[in-house]
Amino acid sequence: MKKLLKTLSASLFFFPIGAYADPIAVGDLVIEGTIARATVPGQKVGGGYMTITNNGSETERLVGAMASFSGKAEIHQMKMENEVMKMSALPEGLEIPAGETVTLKPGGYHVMFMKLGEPLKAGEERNATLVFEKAGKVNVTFNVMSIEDTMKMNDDKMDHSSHGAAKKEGE
Ligand SMILES: [Cu+2]
Repeated sequence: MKKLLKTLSASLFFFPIGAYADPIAVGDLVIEGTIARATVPGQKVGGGYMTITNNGSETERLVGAMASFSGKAEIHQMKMENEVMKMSALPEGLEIPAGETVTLKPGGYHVMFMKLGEPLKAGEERNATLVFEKAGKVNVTFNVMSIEDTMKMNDDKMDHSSHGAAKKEGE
């Protein structure tokens, strides 16, 4: 785990060795850790996760996504409602405030890949396109991870929003 954190922290500057795709910088945006959760045969939906940092001075929004393996993709949120976890689409997209990092992870915001044509298998790389309000279309690669590995994103230590802190922890 420590090694993985170090790799993540360093991945902006070095070729990543771990299972994560290269960070992608587009204008003021940096998109990192794009992973998708593996699905089982017959499962029609899958989740995509990442961190998005907005280094600009204006609010950005992730408004949609497209992928050849998914008939339809939406930006979703999970939240507690009357003690029940509920999932809903974000019709206006996910806000990425200026100067902030937003994490999409299991149990929270996610890209919902629907109408899957075939299962997403751990170890695969799947190309998709994210659509931002200002930056437009951005091509990214989702590394498919096992359900267990994907859930590790919920570990606080995997919070990519504070790279400095994560690096210190790993040292
Ligand atoms: Cu969803």
